[in-house]
Amino acid sequence: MAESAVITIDRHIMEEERKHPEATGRLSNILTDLGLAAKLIQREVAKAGLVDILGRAGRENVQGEDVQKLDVFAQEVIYNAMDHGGNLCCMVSEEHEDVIPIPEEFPAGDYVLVFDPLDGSSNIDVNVSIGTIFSIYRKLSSGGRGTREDCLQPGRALVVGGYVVYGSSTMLVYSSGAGVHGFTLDPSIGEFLLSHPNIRLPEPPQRYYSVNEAYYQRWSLGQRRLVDTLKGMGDKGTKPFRSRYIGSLVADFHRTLLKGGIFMYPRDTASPRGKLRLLYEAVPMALICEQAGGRASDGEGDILDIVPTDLHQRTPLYLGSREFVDMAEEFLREAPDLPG
Ligand code: P6P
Repeated sequence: MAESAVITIDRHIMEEERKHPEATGRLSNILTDLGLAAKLIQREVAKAGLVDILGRAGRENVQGEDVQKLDVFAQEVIYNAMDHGGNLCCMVSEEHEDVIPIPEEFPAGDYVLVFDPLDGSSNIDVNVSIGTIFSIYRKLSSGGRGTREDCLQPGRALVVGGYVVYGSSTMLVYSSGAGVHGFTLDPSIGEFLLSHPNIRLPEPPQRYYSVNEAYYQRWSLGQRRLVDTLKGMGDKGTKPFRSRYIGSLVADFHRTLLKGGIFMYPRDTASPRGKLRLLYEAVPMALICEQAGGRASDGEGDILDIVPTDLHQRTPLYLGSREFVDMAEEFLREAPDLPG
């Protein structure tokens, strides 16, 4: 392929699909539709800071339209992009308690979309990168519309995991089990262009750790010893790591994916099951992390092996370079109990 070749996400998906003769093109349609939704969300996120300058009066903007919270806007954009294509049998969103059915007037398809429309939206006002996170599963139940059981599949059954990071540039990163590929949005032509083919966690990894240390007193002894060691304070005399914590999962994970290190959101006395959601935050990131040569754990075992029992269940989360996630599990095994 000519070095100068411009590979759009649509061309990449089509070329990947050609490697699978049994492919129906449905999955490609889903990813293409998600790319459109991401462009629409990016446009709103990019001007979020301008809304007041543009004269938002209370809940209305200059066009007299209701100004929605961006995460509600993102939810509606994704729903409206995905509900009519005939590719999905149902959806699950962080913004909705129950399974979201496909409207009766549209045909149902063979895939399930699970997503967090805009994670970290509390960071918008301070111009910190935020993101959309998504998982795609195959429908298990026969016939009809999707069911709750179609949505409660373990990560090992995942067909596609991906995220969009709305930052200094907007990138869509996804894996369909054949490596991890990153696409950067060129706003001048409205296309996501292949900018990071076959992303792999660097070896050796850069020594970054990413965790909210304000919760130190709420952690297990094992978690405290782990972070003390990463800071060079442990009895093993480890060379200190560098700390980076943005407080936006997509941004913290994207850095970890490109530079290596470990991202942690441990369980603690305030969040004994962890804070982050399994289905639409941990699992898609876990697929990407494993496909890039890393590991994703809940502190005891692989995230992708967990069989969900609830659409919105939480999980502790350790993502990043294999050796660092292994180290975290070792420390946690030695002293797992939360303070009384
Ligand atoms: P804390 C953002 O609110 C979020 O859901 C994730 O994106 C992020 O990783 C986490 O919460 C940050 O939580 O407790 O450190 O503010």
